Amino acid sequence: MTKSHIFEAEPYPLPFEPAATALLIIDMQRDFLEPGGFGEMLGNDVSLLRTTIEPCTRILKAARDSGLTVIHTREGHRPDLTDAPPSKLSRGGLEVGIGDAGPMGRILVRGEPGHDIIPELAPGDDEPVIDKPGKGAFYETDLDLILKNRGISTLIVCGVTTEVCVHTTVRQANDRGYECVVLADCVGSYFPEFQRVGLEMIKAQGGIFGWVSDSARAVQALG
Ligand code: C5J
Repeated sequence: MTKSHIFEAEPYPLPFEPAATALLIIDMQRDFLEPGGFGEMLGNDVSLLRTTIEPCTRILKAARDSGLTVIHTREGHRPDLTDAPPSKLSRGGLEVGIGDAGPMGRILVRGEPGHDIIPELAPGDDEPVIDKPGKGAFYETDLDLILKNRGISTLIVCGVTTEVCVHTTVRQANDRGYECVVLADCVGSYFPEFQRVGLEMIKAQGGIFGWVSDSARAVQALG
């Protein structure tokens, strides 16, 4: 089927159909992005992630204006932590880790302030929010079902962090047959080298996991 729109991207332009395209915003949560949150408590420079907020707000507005499906995700767990693997809870041997009291409530626990999406990107009433226990947004969630029910085949991907939850989700989506275009200025990492290499990996070998573009080209593509 011929598609009506073209996304300028690397490694080559991607034809897409807006009605079959969703904007997927990964884990733009207060604990990862806000000064005084869990990310900063671990010694990370959150300003490296905060540069994504402004371009994300622009693509979010463009997606809403174009009538695209918009889906948000949050990484986190039930308050009783029964959905958190013991390996995840113990990883890193942190003094303060998942489920413990952190600067913005219990860390990565649903319903706590730090688990919430930052106000700049607050989900609209008609925008599904996927609560995911893992790094990948398809693992033990109904994301695939929602996308299939909406007839979605292309994903515009934004969020944090590039090499962890964004990469895991894009790889899972790619294996399920979705075409992913990752917006370079709308994804962020605490580690500049991982950001650079993470994006390189997606578009290497003819787009082994998908495409890389940016917010300006995305807004233009949605036109
Ligand atoms: C995400 C993480 N969202 N870095 N989580 O990437 O642990």
